[in-house]
Amino acid sequence: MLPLVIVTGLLAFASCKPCDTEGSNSELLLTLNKNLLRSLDTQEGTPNPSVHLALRLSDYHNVVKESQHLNRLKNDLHNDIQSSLSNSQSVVGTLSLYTLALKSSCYDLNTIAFTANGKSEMLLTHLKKQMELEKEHINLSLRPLTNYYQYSLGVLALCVSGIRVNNHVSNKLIKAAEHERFRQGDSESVDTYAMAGMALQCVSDSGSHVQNAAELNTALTKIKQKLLAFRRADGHIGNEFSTGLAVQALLAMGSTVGECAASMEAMRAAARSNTYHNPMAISQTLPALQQKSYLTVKSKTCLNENDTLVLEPTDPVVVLSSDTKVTVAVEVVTASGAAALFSVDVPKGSSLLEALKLLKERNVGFTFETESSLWGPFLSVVNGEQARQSDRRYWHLSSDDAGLSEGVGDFKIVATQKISIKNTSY
Ligand code: B12
Ligand SMILES: *[C@@H]1O[C@H](CO)[C@@H](O)[C@H](O)[C@H]1NC(C)=O
Ligand SMILES: *[C@@H]1O[C@H](CO)[C@@H](O)[C@H](O)[C@H]1NC(C)=O
Repeated sequence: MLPLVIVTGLLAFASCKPCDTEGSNSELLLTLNKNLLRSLDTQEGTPNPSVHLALRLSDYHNVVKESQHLNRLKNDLHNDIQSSLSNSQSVVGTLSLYTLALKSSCYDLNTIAFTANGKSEMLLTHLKKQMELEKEHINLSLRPLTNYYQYSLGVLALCVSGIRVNNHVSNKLIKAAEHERFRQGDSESVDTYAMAGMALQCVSDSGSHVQNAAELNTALTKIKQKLLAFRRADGHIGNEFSTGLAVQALLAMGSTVGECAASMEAMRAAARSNTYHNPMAISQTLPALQQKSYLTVKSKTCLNENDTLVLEPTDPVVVLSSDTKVTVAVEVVTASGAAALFSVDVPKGSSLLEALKLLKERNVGFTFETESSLWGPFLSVVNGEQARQSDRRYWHLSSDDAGLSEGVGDFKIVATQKISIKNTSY
């Protein structure tokens, strides 16, 4: 029995690309790809550059829909970024995703410009300037204006566009990795390690970081070890929503089969159980499942694309509200530490957002507001109190002392439970 197992194992090794375990997941990948394509029609608000990037990195395309979406990015997203720039807001993350999206469509970046302080300058010039501001902020306070995830996106976007990244800028990322400064809230951010890994790998490949190549290599090794150490027993790296980026990073850093086969399988299992219904989640996972990373954008040619992705008309989904009610207790803890408890009965399977709306409608003193983001509604104001990102505060969501791994729009209430909403600093 044992020799047979070994032989099969060896065959699997020989016949598959790195990180792959089973040959035919084409059905599953196609479904994810179609769901992502369908999200272009159903998503409201500003077009999503991360979704565009993933569609462009895929093996299968709907060239017409993708080019229509490119036009929407060049109009709607472009205008959004322009108005943020005019208000001197930090837009390094969005600007970077926009750059990656354009580049993934082989669009000439030199034809895109923004105006600031009465002067029109090219997209990449703006990105470089934004990165300088971020770097200066790190110099003063050891953290960027935005966060290290967006700082990494900035390095990555400049690098895959063939721009030489200023050594001082990449050094700050190397130092932050070395000193484990990648945090989200009060825990380490796996997503940030992953994005930093892709960014620094690109810098390393470009051969431009000659001053301290050794330190760069040490940082890359450290990031890889970190990512592998974040791997759970079920194969996910961090949680279900960081695994896609983590695997992308491992692939970019040249990982072997043994290092990510379990994580690939974990993502497939999560995809099968519909964990990735948020288009943003699919957009970070699908490239990894197709063994690609955001670094692939660098060599994208847009020639001979397989233009066979078509959407079958879908039956209108009739959502039947469940007759079964469950009770949600909502605890609000303000910045001063004052706690208030509310309670509401909701149909089983409601989202947390729906539950909060019902609670608000009951006029028992609970109010809230959300802001839209690429991931959906972000809870920003509760009972009149704003947790401002500019003060490095946010409303943290938890249940039974464990932080929720989804936001208010995606988290489903399936059983009676208590949700805590706490004004927290990060
Ligand atoms: C940094 C970060 C934060 C920071 C953002 C502030 C800052 N300036 O640093 C803080 C600490 C506030 C934060 C909070 C939360 N986060 Co967060 N966050 C991230 C991270 C690492 C990067 C986001 C980013 O800068 N993107 C780049 C820019 C260009 O995109 P953007 O959409 O404009 O970014 C803004 C929004 O994404 C928003 N945001 C951040 N997190 C979340 C989560 C949700 C659900 C929403 C709707 C918005 C949102 O803040 C960003 C900066 O302004 C991502 C990782 C990832 N893979 O995307 C996780 C990530 C998006 N966060 C996540 C989660 C779960 C949360 C929380 C729900 C955690 C909790 N238990 O409370 C809360 C949000 C609660 C609320 N009030 O609605 C998950 C979302 C998974 C999912 N399926 O929805 C991710 C993917 C991390 C993970 N792997 O678990 N986060
Ligand atoms: C960082 O700050 C120090 C002073 O604290 C200054 O000497 C140095 O030039 C700054 N470096 C950069 C890259 O801004
Ligand atoms: C495109 O992909 C489909 C699905 O795998 C395949 O059947 C078809 O032969 C491919 N077409 C081209 C032109 O490569």
